[in-house]
Amino acid sequence: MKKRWVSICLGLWLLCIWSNGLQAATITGRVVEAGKGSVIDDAAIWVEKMGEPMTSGLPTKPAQMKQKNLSFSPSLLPILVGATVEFPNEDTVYHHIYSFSKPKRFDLGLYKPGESRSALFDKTGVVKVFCNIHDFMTATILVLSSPYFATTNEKGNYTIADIPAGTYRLQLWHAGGVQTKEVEIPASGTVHLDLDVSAGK
Ligand SMILES: [Cu+2]
Repeated sequence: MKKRWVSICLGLWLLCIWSNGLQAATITGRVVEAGKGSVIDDAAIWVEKMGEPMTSGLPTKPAQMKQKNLSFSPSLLPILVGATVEFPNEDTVYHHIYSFSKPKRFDLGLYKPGESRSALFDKTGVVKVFCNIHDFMTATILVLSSPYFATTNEKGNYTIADIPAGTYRLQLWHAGGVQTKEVEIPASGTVHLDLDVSAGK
């Protein structure tokens, strides 16, 4: 009899863990240019809770922004505040990465091919990244107070998975412009949400 109770309790406990793990959903969609329908492949999308910074969920590995073929890759990088970004030089020439942006001023100095340097981003905001040697090299790091973010791919599609159920503010960032929408994330399944950005943005 005792054994049976133990297995019932264990069963309930496992059911609990299992159903808790399911209280999350995915949001996915496509971003196009309003009126034209052309694909936006360089937008960032994230969801956040109003007045409630979600600062847990830092990745175990630092994010990366490479220098390759005299450009930054990716050129748009969303990260969670507190994250470190590595800047490996995968070119055959020297680079000198820096930023004058308010949330993070930094200067990694001049460094050679094959070398990498890094910076920690501890304030939210937009950080414009440049190279002191190559004026045409520019990139953007979005330092967010949420770990639930994505960038659009070459088809304009984005997917953010494992978002805990609740009401969120969805933000769409493109070329410096921001759009906001309220979204409801259910306990399971997938929310489809297509978005558009105005021309010239
Ligand atoms: Cu450079």
